[in-house]
Amino acid sequence: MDQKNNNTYDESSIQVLEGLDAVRKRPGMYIGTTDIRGLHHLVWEIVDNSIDEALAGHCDEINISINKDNSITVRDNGRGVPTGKHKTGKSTPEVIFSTLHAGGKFGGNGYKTSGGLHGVGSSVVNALSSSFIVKIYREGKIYEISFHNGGLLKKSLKEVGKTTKHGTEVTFKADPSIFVSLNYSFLTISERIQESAFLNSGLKLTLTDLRKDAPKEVSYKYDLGLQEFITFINKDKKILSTPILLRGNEKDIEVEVCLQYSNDFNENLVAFANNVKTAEGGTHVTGFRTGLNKAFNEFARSSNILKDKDKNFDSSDTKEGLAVIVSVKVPENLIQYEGQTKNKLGTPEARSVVENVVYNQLKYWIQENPKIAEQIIEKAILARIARDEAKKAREAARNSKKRSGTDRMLVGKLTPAQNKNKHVNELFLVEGDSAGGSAKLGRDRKFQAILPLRGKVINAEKAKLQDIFNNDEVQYMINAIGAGVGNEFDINDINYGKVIIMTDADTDGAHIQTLILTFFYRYMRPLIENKKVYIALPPLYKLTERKTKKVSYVWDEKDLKNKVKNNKEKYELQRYKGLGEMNADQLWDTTMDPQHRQLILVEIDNASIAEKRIVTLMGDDAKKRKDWIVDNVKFSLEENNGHII
Ligand code: 0R9
Repeated sequence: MDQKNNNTYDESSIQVLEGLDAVRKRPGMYIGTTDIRGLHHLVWEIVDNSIDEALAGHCDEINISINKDNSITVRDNGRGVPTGKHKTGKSTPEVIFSTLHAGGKFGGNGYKTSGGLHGVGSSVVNALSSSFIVKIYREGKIYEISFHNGGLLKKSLKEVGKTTKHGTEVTFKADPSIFVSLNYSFLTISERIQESAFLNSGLKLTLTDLRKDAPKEVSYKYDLGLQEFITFINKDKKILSTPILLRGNEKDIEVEVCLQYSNDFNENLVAFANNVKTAEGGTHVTGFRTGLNKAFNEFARSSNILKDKDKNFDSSDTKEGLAVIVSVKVPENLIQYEGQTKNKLGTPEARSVVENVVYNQLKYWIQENPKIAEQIIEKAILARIARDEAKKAREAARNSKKRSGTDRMLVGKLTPAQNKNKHVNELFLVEGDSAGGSAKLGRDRKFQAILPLRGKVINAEKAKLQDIFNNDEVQYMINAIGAGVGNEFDINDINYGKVIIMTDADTDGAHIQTLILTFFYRYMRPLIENKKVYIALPPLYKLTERKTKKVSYVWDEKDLKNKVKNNKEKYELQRYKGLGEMNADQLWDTTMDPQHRQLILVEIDNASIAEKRIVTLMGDDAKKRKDWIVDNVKFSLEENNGHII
């Protein structure tokens, strides 16, 4: 990359607002949490600065390494942070990296990623690090500045050598007194940088893990950007067309939309504003839907597929089988976010701009591809019929619920909770009748309900809509949860505050978990989005002290080593192979009692990647499925980073 040294940036324009001690006092305010998620936030924050430099057109490579000592190094080949003096008398890098809210007037392209922290920046990372070192390669020279103990200057900016390279390198070590753990997840970081690579075509991102003796490395670079993203999402699906790319620029808002229909039933929409995921959607998503419906409705009318008496298609019809990425770049002066977590785009202009681009370009694509457009419309018609049927099924279930006596048939072997407080009640979905029996005896009847699931729950990825709704186990779950299914699902109607999946800690159990999660992901997604779904972790071992007969439980191998250490003969060890080996009291003590149990919250951090995993797990490729389970199930149990398993 050639080094354009256009100093549009004004080195005296940085505003100095607050000290870093505020960040250390209340880290939650800046990075949300100090758990594993907050820890990864630090990485995103530094990487986002490099991505800003790529967006400005000056950087095409970013390297990240997880170092042996759990520090992180991020290196970009951009222009390098300016090294001149700031009006405070300090060097610019000192101000940039150690002053909260230091944000120069970014020359660049005016589109600044606001990352998770919405522009708070690398100074926050410095404040939360025990060591923070910056190397700058610029104008033939290497400069270095370092900080320690939460942003205190250790060595001021100094020239340390000559170079032909250009760029910025930051190495930081998160402060172990602030973070619960420094155990970075290779998978979490690699998934995130893969997404960045899809969104920034041509940008190469590499992650190297140096923690073990044999380093692990992945590299991503997609010259076709979003088209490759869509191909990745739909890899194992039967697709109806090649990816459709719609691009345009109005009112300084850049729009890039890539979509593709498959023979699937669900929608997979991922939206971004300035490279930051907008999980709650926003004006750009509304604009997309309006533009898409308008183009397809016009075609359906003009080709007489929709008759005068027929209603127009709405989004519920056109979203079945749709995979789409909506990405907008909005200039800093227009960007607005909404919602509690600020991940909903509020910029009003984005709605009409995206609508226009999508409508005009899709109309053109339809003209060029009328046969495929007809297939998409056929699909929308079927979706409408299936939706009407699901509605009928729901109403039938509701009506028969009112008729007492038939309840048993509808809800299977549900043992209800006595409490009427829905928010407190917990529904345990238990693998097998025998564990179901123990759970029923062991539970706290006031607030815990038990639904044993016999046999395998139907694979919601492969089965037809009709088969899914006719499956007994699925019906029992729908009725017990009580909030409908599919587009009809209403989170306000759920009968439980927690739905807990309780299976054996083996591959069969993991498979059942996945089947249930696939069903929830496909047909009750708000249940996951609203953090209602959990996985119960039964212990792996029971330890009985030989002398005292005192019993204790152990959840993983590491714990076991710590406990037993040099006292092997002191304990009798029993490995639990299944829930069925525990009696009711043991099951309560270890897996159901809120005081002692361990639960994993199932979250969708990254809908597109979760989607991909579900496709891998539940699709037709048995080998892939087996490999995935072998590679990842353990991971999900031991290091839960808020991933869907
Ligand atoms: C390894 C992580 N990378 C960075 O943190 C990083 C910041 C940065 C940068 C510039 C170039 N590369 C960077 N990498 C930059 C920006 C501008 C001009 N020259 C270089 C500009 O925006 O005009 N900077 C980010 C902020 C600043 N530089 C500045 F405020 F100091 F200019």
